[in-house]
This record gives sequence, C-alpha cells and structure tokens, in this order.
Amino acid sequence: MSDDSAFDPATPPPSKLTQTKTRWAQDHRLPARRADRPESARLPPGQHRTEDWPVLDLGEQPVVSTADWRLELFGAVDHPVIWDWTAFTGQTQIDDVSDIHCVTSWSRYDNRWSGVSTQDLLAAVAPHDAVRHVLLHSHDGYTTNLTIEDFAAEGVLLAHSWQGKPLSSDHGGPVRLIVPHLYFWKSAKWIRRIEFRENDAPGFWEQRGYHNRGNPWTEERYG
Ligand SMILES: Nc1nc2c(c(=O)[nH]1)N[C@H]1C(S)=C(S)[C@@H](COP(=O)(O)O)O[C@H]1N2
Ligand SMILES: [Mo]
Repeated sequence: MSDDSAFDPATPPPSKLTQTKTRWAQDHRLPARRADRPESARLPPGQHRTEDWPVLDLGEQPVVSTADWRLELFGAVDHPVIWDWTAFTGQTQIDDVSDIHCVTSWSRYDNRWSGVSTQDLLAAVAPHDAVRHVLLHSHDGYTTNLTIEDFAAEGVLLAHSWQGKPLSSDHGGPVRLIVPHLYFWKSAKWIRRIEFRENDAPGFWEQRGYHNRGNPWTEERYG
C-alpha cells in the first residue's frame, strides 16, 4: 500500500483484519518465503540441519480417530466452543511453509502445513481483553504455554496435514499446533483443549527447566 492511498478520501483505511489478510496474501505469493533467506540467516545459532523428521514425545502416542476427535476452546472468551472434525475442517483453511527448530539442536526446512490459522480461531472465540496467555492441553497429558502474541503470530496454525498428507499420529495427528518462530516443544501434538488465560501457567517442559518462551534466534533453551 502506497503512502498516497492512506490519504485518499475515496479509499477507507483498511481494517486490522484486512491488513492482516493482505500481509498473508503477500507472504503466500512466496511459497517458501523462509527459503529466501541466506543460509546464514536461516539456521538459528547452535542448530544443524536434518533431512529426516525425528519423533520426540513423552513416550505415549495416543491414537485418536477423526470421528472421535474434539477440540475444546475455553477460558476467558466470549464464545467458548467444542469443534468436532466437521466443524474444524469447515473453518477457513490455510497453507504455510515453515522451518522446524528443535531445542535438541536439529532443524528441518520447508514443512508445508495445512489447517486453521490461530488468527481465524481467535476471531471465532473472541478472547476477553484481559487475556494474555494460552495453555495448550494434549491427549497424552502434555501441556505447553504461550503468550497470546506468540499464539496469534503469523504462521501459527492448527495443522492436520504435512506436505499435503494427513499428519501421522506419531507426529501428533489428527491435529497439532505449529509455532514456527519458537522451539518445537511449543508445537503441541495431539491437541485436545486450548485454554485462554489472564495469567501465565508453565507447561510440562517449562516446569522442568525449559525456557518459558523458547526463541531459537536468541537460544532461549533452558532456564
Ligand atoms: N502432546 C505432546 N506434544 C509435544 C510433545 C509431547 O511430548 N507431547 N513433545 C514436544 C517436543 S519436546 C518436541 S521436540 C516436538 C516433537 O515433535 P515431532 O515428534 O513431530 O518431531 O513435539 C512437542 N510437542
Ligand atoms: Mo523437543
């Protein structure tokens, strides 16, 4: 958008949602936007690149059919809801390509995720103004916490597919969260409930010495 149009009386200023969608549209014109970065700017410090995709979790890998799958969105919101598979797949669907950075030091490039953006999810539940944090609850008992800003960030989505195929259950299918700008422990597999909160509550690894935020670019690994 040019500076001129901001002062054109015939063009109303775009709403926040329109600005967000415009940004997505621009990003999506570059299918592998993170691949445009020079290699030195793409791999966070202390990471090495891997071609395969390791499986890491607490050891219990719940198998949930799409028929039984439910996602509960609750807490300090105007519109709490429980989505079944039909409701979830009926939401606006997006694709996003991003890199994985695991705190155990592997990174995997160019993962194409499909699912529902957290921005659209937030528009559906309408969190109260006082909401500052999100706590994710998974079928294996795992939890992890995010600020509302990190949850709402660009590229964050509830993914049901990877590289165009349904996400396998060892990697958290039917649905996992993907938070590409933080270490991968924030990307909860087998997501079951999303809780909107005014105060923070550390999750499973955050209670056990992992950093509360987990920014790979500043190596927020432990402590
Ligand atoms: N539900 C659940 N989600 C989880 C975990 C877990 O144990 N349970 N482990 C986290 C950690 S530490 C990592 S590194 C990634 C691993 O995801 P992957 O097995 O698909 O590589 O999942 C994250 N999400
Ligand atoms: Mo991890």
